[in-house]
Amino acid sequence: MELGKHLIEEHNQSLLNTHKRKFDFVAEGVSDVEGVIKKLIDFQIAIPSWALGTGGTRFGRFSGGGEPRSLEEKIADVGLIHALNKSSNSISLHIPWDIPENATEIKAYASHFGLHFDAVNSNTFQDQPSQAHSYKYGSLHHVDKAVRQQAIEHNIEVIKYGAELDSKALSVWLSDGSNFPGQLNMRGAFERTLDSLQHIYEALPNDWKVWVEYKPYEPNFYSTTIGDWGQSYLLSSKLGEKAQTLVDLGHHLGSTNIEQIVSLLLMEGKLAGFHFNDSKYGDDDLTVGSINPYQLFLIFNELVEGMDARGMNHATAIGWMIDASHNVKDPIEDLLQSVEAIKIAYAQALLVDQPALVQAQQDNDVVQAQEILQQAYRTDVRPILAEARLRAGGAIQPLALFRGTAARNQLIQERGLKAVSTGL
Ligand code: LRH
Ligand code: MN
Ligand code: MN
Repeated sequence: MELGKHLIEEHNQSLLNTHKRKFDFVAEGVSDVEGVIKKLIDFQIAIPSWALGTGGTRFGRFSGGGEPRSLEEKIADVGLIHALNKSSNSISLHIPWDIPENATEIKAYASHFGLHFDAVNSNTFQDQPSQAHSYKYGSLHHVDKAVRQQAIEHNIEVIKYGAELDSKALSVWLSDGSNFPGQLNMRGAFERTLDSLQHIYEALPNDWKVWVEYKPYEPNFYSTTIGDWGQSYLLSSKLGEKAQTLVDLGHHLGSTNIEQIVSLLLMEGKLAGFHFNDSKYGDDDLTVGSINPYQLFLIFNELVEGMDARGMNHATAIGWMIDASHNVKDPIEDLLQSVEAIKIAYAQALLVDQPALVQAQQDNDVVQAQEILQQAYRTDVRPILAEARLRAGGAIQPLALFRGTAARNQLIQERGLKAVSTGL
């Protein structure tokens, strides 16, 4: 379904006076509000094709109704999100969950919604019916060369699909690891992984990157071959300039200082970008900002400071993507909440008085340093986000408009109550 422009205009008209009052109030306290608005308009977050359907757990899956049944319907859902928030102008495909059979047609269909294609993701963590060898004991790290070769070829095929879609990055996440001590020679597994990645690296077009994702556990529960940022960094350093480390926020053990990791990867030019989500215990799929929004702000504070120090364009220098899927929420509503949370954290980081913070650090004035950060964090920047959306042609309140138009009911009518999306 598509959202008529007039619906957005009517919605904005009805909220305009209240919005202006709130915006003027917060804008008064911000030194360069126009600069912040411009950066917010430019800042886009990619939506993963696997987030549009209800995920589930290994214990069960409860379909939400009206889920997209094809890649085209997933693109239409991202188009709807983008029409509402003007902040999600790209989609990231997981192959073979979503295969773009006819790239020219798919690209044209996506561009009708103002969308393009972000990183393509390979999948060697599941067996496909057509494949000769099983990934039960791993893929790129496998002890059997034939299995490694099959996984290498799959990644090269994914690059080809991506090239046809004008993607510029391959995201590699491996579930390779071991479940029990003694199962694996860890050094051997790492060396084989590096060797396999080198073959994939050789197949990368010149203007492409390969993003190496890490995760401490799950599905393996003793060791994961690319288990943390050190192991990913080691691989991406050995591979070369086109390889970088991808940070999925949910892929850290509890209370890890992610902002410090991000700061150092950025310093080394090795930060590929993000898979945004949130996590309370071991989950890596919760709505961004739903558990620890302060941590998200601190990450953005490092990013803004670090990118400005290196003259990087916030919007384009690294990859910004959500990686989540949900059991109980409407996926479109959840994605609207996630994008909003990311942009809130970004806007708050833009408000940090950096020169004053540098001075406080220089003076070892710890109290003042905390005051400066929390002054920004405690600012309600939502009216600034709404103003940016308004200027970009989106809705002042995307979630309220999505609900107000009963869009999900329309999707259920079009696609059925029991439509089941491909993917996780
Ligand atoms: C693994 C992961 C990785 C996969 C996605 C589906 O947990 O974060 O990025 O590709 O989930
Ligand atoms: Mn991820
Ligand atoms: Mn994950």
